[in-house]
Amino acid sequence: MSGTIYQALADAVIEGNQGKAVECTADLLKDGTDPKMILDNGLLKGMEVVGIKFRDNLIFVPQVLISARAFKSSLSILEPFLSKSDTEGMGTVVIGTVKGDIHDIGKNIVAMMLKSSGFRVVDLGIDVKAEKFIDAIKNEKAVILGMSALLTTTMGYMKAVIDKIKNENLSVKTIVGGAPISNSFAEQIGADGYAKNASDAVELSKRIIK
Ligand code: B1M
Repeated sequence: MSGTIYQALADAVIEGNQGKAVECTADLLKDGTDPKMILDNGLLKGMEVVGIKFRDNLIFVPQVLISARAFKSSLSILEPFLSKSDTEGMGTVVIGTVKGDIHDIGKNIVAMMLKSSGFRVVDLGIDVKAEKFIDAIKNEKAVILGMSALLTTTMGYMKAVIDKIKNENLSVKTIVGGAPISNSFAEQIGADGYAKNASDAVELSKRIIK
């Protein structure tokens, strides 16, 4: 039964049907479905198809935005269930999408998962310049800086931020992620780690602060 609703939720994201996406998410939650399963089997499955259609020029920016809106509305219903930890005892993570880049769906999921794992998260949003990252690391006494980039044209900016952190001798650990990022890229720019997805980001964060 939930398999059919997962598909309906994925379809709602693909079609950009915000009302339907919210309704399916609420129904699944009411049935006691694990919110992580709703995210993985419904919302992310739908967004994966949107990505493929966008890549293949079958849909364009306006349709992707409508899908993103449906995705985000559902995610906001899931958020209280995904981020139910209030311990915040793991330290502070400053996170943001780098300068020139406005993609934030993946970054928001990573932020949410980190919160649910006991980190305090300061989310600087999108299009974040190096100076803003540096100020937040200092002011919030961050133990980890997380940077997200979805464009091949913006991923290079991560190095500029890491170089600045090193120049200022800040002791924060840096983790990077996003569709075009890889382990070797992370090594190349001097990041402390790369995470493929939100669960990996949590594992990595726990590991590097030990
Ligand atoms: Co954009 N876009 N987009 N887009 N968009 C991509 C990234 C693209 C691959 C699509 C394509 O052509 N196939 C392509 C980039 C190509 C490239 O660089 N080589 C692209 C392009 C070209 C563009 C524009 C330039 C299009 C244009 O205007 N002509 C433009 C750029 C705007 C800008 O940023 N300056 C643009 C705009 C947009 C929208 C605004 C329409 C919308 C964004 C809405 C929003 O985010 N609020 C959008 C979307 C939605 C996408 C796709 C379709 C989906 C991205 C997404 O949300 N995925 C994307 C195609 C794709 O990625 N397949 C695409 C779902 C999300 C859960 O996954 O973000 O990968 P993801 O996050 C994952 C992991 O990567 C990881 O964990 C997350 C959860 O599992 N992760 C981290 C992410 N950040 C992490 C940080 C970490 C650790 C892990 O540590 C800190």
